[in-house]
Amino acid sequence: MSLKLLPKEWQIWLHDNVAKGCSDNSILTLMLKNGFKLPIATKALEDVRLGEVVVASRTEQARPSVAIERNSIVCEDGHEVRVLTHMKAPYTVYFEHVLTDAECDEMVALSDSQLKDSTVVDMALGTSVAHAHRTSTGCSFKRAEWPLVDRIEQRLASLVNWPVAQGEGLQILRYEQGGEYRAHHDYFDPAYSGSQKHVEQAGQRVGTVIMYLSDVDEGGGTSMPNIGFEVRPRKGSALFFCNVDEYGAIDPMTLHAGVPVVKGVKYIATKWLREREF
Ligand SMILES: O=C(O)CCC(=O)C(=O)O
Repeated sequence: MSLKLLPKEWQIWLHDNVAKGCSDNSILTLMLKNGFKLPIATKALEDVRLGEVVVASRTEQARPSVAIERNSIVCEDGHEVRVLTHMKAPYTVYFEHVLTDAECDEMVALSDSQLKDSTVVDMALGTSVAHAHRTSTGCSFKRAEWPLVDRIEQRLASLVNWPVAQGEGLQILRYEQGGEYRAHHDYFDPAYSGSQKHVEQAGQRVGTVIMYLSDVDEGGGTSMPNIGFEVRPRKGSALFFCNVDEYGAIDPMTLHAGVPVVKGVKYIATKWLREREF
């Protein structure tokens, strides 16, 4: 089943090259040069040679989406959110007033006593490890752990048209001066063996919503360096992007970073949206 873990372009490329009669050696050499790990590449090639047909052609896949033709969206709970900026690719929307000031303050209060040093996912093992690239403290809430968390999750589900059941629990991060989260992708990269167990569990992380729970005096934006874009944290606003393109392939343009905080304290709540029930 490794073939399904590859971005769609690579699935097509693999099929085409096997059909053309290319040798295993030439196919694997090129895949390794492009960052795929040998076990994943070998298994995917084996899948194709065994006749697993995953892609006959590129077909559009369901992914979270926003009614961006409107300048403001009234969510199912009656809360009105304003659309400030959007981009088609990577599919990105910046919203204002996703949360009220009181909701932001309550989220901060709920998390403050539980914050611990943040970790990242080890690409090879798929486990959580501490890393110098992520200097923040954080905690997570189970889905609907608190009435407020439940309300926010329902609101986000109607805002980005994606079922609550396909969302991970909210993760809260707190960055002090100098705190940052260096450039990374939120999707599980099939090139790394540690991704497989996450993808098997609930599918790809198809979308990300980063909600800003505090204003920050200086720095602390979220940047997308591959497209030269940065949003500044504003209490109650949120940045949403799809980690996959319209065909379901991972989108490297979603590389993003939490820019170092220069002055002030930055709090965010992040919601990751999965392909299947989480
Ligand atoms: O702190 C930020 O602005 C970015 C956070 C982030 O990248 C994440 O939670 O995945």
